[in-house]
This record gives sequence, structure tokens and C-alpha cells, in this order.
Amino acid sequence: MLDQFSYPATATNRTDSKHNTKMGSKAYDYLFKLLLIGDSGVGKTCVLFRFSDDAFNSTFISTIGIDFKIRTIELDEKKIKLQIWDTAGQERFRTITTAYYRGAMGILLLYDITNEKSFDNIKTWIHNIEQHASEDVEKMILGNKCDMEEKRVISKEQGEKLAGEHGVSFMETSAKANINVEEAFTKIARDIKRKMDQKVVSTPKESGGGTVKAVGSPAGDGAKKGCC
Ligand SMILES: Nc1nc2c(ncn2[C@@H]2O[C@H](COP(=O)(O)OP(=O)(O)OP(=O)(O)O)[C@@H](O)[C@H]2O)c(=O)[nH]1
Ligand SMILES: [Mg+2]
Repeated sequence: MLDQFSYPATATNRTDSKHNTKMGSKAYDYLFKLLLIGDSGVGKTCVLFRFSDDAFNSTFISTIGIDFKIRTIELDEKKIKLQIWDTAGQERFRTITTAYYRGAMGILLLYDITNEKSFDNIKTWIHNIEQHASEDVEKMILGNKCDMEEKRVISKEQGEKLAGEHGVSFMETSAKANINVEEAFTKIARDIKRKMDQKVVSTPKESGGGTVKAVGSPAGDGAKKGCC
């Protein structure tokens, strides 16, 4: 199968120029590939736009196929480059979007707290992940549009319960009011980093080693390939 995350070659040039360091110096320590999934209209693109550009657009322009943004954050004095893929929620794009699951290290599943169907469908999205993503992919459920309290049909407790049943973390977010967006991306990045740092291999002393190498630490060659 194609490494869906290894193209296009221009991926790193598009939105992260301000995050790059001087020529020649390392621009990042880790590259994490994230995916946003969920029904059409739940706010995936807006959540990503809030995170990448700190902006919000109230006009609904449904995503065609797949798109991505890049932002580099800092965690524990390490630069974490987040390559975030925004999928179309519409059914007609399902074949193309599921092809991107395999390379994802973290998947954010979104529903809309004012839309019961989008919440019910989280189970289907989780099933899709089980079928198409890596087994150890980090998952997080986000109940978006939490600024619309008057139109809420899914309580925060329902969201927490669903996430608990699937053993994944949970937050309510608002792309519009800028609630928990930064926190959600930071949390999933931290969880992926923790998991990656735990996969530490100690080179045996006999080989004259003693250095410790994080498996899959993607700032080197691994950055060009898919994860996990
Ligand atoms: N009130 C409110 N509206 C939001 C929020 N996030 C998104 N919206 C609105 O919801 C609509 C859909 O948002 P999108 O981000 O385009 O939805 P999407 O999930 O990317 O949809 P697809 O690309 O079709 O899968 C738009 O009109 C947004 O302005 C939010 O946090 N609060
Ligand atoms: Mg979209």
C-alpha cells in the first residue's frame, strides 16, 4: 500500500514556514501525523483552521477529499511538527479518506454536540479506525461546537461515557469560541510522544553502545515514511 503521508512533496512548504528554524539547523525533533475524522459539518476543518491559523469561518465549505495543514508546537523543549490531515466527512469520499488512516499516529474523532446523528456515528468511525488504522494509533473524541449551549442535544457526560467505553480521551471544543482546540492537539501530541518515548531501545553494552534510541523517532529518516 502507498504511504499516503509521504506525498505531496510540497507538504512541508505550505503553512509552516514561520515555524522553520535557520537553514541547516533541525526544524523539528518529532513529526507526528494526525487525522481528523467525523461526519460532514461537525467542524473538522474549522477546528483545524483554528489551530493552524487561529481563525474561524462561519461559512460551510464542505471539504473535497482531503487536505492538510502543518503546525509546529513545543513539548518538553522538543519541537513537534504536526502534519494534520483533514478528511471530508461526506460518504462519497470514504474510499479516498480511509486510505489515509494507515499512516496516522493520532486520530481525532469529532462529533457536533448539537447533532445526535454525528454522535451516534462515532461508533462507526471507531469501527473504521479498527479496520484501517494502525493498531496502536492514539485516539481522541472531540465534542465540537460547545459554544452552542442552547442547541445542545448531547451532554458532556454522554461524550465522556462514550470515550470511556472505548478507552480514549475526550474533550469538548469550540472552533468558534476557541475552546480547548489548542489543548486537544497538545494532548494528543503529548500522548503520542509519551508512547513513542516508551518504545526506547537500549543498545547492548557488548556492542560498545550504551546510547538510547527512540524507536520511530521521526526527525531522521523515519520522518519521510509513515509511522508506527
Ligand atoms: N457555532 C459553531 N459553529 C461551528 C464550529 N465549528 C464549525 N462550525 C460551523 O459548522 C459548519 C461546518 O464546519 P466545517 O469545519 O466545514 O465542517 P467539516 O466537519 O469540515 O465538514 P466536511 O468538510 O463536510 O466533512 C460551518 O458552518 C462552521 O462555521 C464551532 O465550534 N461552533
Ligand atoms: Mg471539512
